[in-house]
Amino acid sequence: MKNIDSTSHVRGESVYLDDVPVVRGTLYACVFDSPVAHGKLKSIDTSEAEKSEGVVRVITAKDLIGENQIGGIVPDEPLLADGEVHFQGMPIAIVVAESEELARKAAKKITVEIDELTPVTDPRVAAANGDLIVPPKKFVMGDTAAAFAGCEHVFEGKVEINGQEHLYIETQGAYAVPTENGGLKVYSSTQGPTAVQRAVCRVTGMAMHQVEVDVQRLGGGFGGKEDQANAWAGIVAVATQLTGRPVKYALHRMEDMRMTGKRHPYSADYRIGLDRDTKIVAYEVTFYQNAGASCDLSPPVLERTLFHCTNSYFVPNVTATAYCCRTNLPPNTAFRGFGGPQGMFVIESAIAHAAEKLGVKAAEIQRRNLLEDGDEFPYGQIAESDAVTSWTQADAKYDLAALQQEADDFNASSKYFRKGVATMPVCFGISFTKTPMNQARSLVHVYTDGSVAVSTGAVEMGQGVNTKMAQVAAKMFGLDIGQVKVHTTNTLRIANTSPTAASAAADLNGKATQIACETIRKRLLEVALPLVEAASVDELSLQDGYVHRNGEKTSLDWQTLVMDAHLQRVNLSEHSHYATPGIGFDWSTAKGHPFAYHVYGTAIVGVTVDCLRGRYEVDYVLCCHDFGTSMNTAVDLGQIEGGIVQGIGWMTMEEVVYDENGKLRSNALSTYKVPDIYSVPKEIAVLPLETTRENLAIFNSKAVGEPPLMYGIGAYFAIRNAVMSYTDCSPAFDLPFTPEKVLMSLYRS
Ligand code: MTE
Ligand code: LUZ
Ligand code: MOS
Repeated sequence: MKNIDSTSHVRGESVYLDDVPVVRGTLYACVFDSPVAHGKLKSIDTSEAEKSEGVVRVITAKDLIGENQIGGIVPDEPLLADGEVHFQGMPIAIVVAESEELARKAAKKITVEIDELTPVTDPRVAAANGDLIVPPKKFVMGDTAAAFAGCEHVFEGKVEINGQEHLYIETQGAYAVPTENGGLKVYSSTQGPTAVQRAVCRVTGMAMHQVEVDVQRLGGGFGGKEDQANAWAGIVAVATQLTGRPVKYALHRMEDMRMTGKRHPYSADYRIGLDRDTKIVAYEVTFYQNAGASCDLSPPVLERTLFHCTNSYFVPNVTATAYCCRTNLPPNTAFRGFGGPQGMFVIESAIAHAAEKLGVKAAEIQRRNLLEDGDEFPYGQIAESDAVTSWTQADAKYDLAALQQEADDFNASSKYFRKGVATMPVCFGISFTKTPMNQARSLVHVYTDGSVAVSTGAVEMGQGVNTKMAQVAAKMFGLDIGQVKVHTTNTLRIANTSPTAASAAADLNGKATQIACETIRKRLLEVALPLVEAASVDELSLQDGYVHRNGEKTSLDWQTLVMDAHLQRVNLSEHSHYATPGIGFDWSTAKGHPFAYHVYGTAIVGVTVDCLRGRYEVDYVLCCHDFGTSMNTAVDLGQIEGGIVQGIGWMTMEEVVYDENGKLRSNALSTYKVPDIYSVPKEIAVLPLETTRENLAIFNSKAVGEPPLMYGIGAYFAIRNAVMSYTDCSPAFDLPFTPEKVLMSLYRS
């Protein structure tokens, strides 16, 4: 079954924020943002901008009617700078004008006086200064101090992990239209309609029932619009409130790159202890998270780093400490994996370090330490592990030893090209780690012509969640997918939504939809009972548009049944709620059962490095992936391919560069290199893990949005192995491993 959006996407007919028809009288906003990363804001001169052609209003912090605050977890993020600026790109003023061009032209005429302060860009420096956004977080299992004392081998080192620009194809934006009696309708490119509604209410002082937020779809979010769509919606809402007219703002690419946060860079220190048989006995790790200038989602991102700091391995003694460090960069935010990938990269580095020193393959150490069923994670959850099965099945299918031999043979006979192979196991927990967020609702209407409308809290952002929602309803009612329409995500139809994030949208909203459909289905079967002369509804089912009795088609079709039910005044609508059962986490002990389940997988990554130029190609990514039972293999394979390429981009080429003044140097696509069709692996093969386990996923079809990104981590280690086969060097664990850095490490000695 293909994605229900595929036709309109290909025809260019899919509607994004910028395609929403604007009403007459619409104004356009543009932000004037801080030219420096840190300083005291002494004065703002907006007089020239106000006189500029087409300008209706210039808004600064003092004009706000509501609170000048959008910080969701910690109230440390003003909508508009007031008194101080904390990062280059921080919004200071909003210009509202008759056209986009006039707004941007006027914004250039604003001047500010700022007493510059020294910016901090390094999280270790921030930590040394005690500038932490929240207190440090810690996971402890066993006793590392005692365990290290008994270890045969102990290795320690440092890791530097880069950020990553989301580069959603559709930039951030929002459009606010005043409605009668002081209400507001906001169109937003957001993963979190309710978060936008809350932020809009906060900065305008309105009540939530006055504000409707509507989302058709996003041209990508990747976490960048989980929290950071709020600011732009807040800006147009404030401008609408102060001008009484509709206001729209869709950011230009360079505005977006400069003003929004990215994946968190991390610095980390590790210490790993192994016994004689290369069993990992102890692991100590300290993470310094570069949170940027305000809290945003940094604490839960940091927590997920801890949750995934041992990846797919069982380590009996773990001490993991994490610092949320405030720096003068744009606030960093959610990005596919949500801190998990950073945690995993560090332990993979530690294992690669140990392997290199011990003269064994990293794959040996990895395999020997994979989680088994019943093993305990450092946070107390007991693993139902498919780490070993995914590894074994990948090995059986792709033959790791043969791939390694092929690379070794090639390297023995090639002067300037080298091949490297690496294995990347992945174990990713599914659920928001903040338990209350694991809830969703769905509204299902069956119309009297038999067609079905579904609204949920899930936001379509290319990941295919709407296709899955339509499949749930179609399957429950025994209909063709064409009889189901999934409508916009709207806070009037579905209230109090969690953002579409944590890969959990299909599970949470799909289960809510399933419950709603089941309720309607039961009512309909009661109506059908006398019509098909059945003894009990247990004999009845809905299939292929007909009522079936004991599996045999009857003459009662769906449309007739629906109309009969309506004439008997039976309710054909349902609004249902789902909350993931059995999960919870207690931060006072840092133990619990936070995840509904884990997604497992193993990828084997092969690369070829050109040792004269430092360039490389990814030859293959061969994985065994735990889909549970995929409800849509086309959509799920798309998620795997996209995730892998995005992960490889993060590992190898995407270099977010801020200079020492906190100015973004990689501020456009000419200076920020992302994967293109030429950097896609020549082969991506996906073997579905064979398992019969039950799980809490919708129709047993496990979450697939984030886990595959981490297969891309294998590309770093494959390149590193290729480099080390060419020359006696030991490349630093310093991301991204750009061609430039590859070349430097090839010729360092
Ligand atoms: N796929 C596309 N095409 N576009 C996106 O923005 N976001 C990813 C992933 N896949 C994204 C995507 C992220 S960060 C998450 S959390 C999940 O989709 C969210 O959707 P799901 O919960 O429906 O998997
Ligand atoms: N967002 C969030 C997430 O708020 N909590 C999470 O646990 C999470 N995990 C992954 C991605 N986004
Ligand atoms: Mo995804 S980082 O949970 O939006």
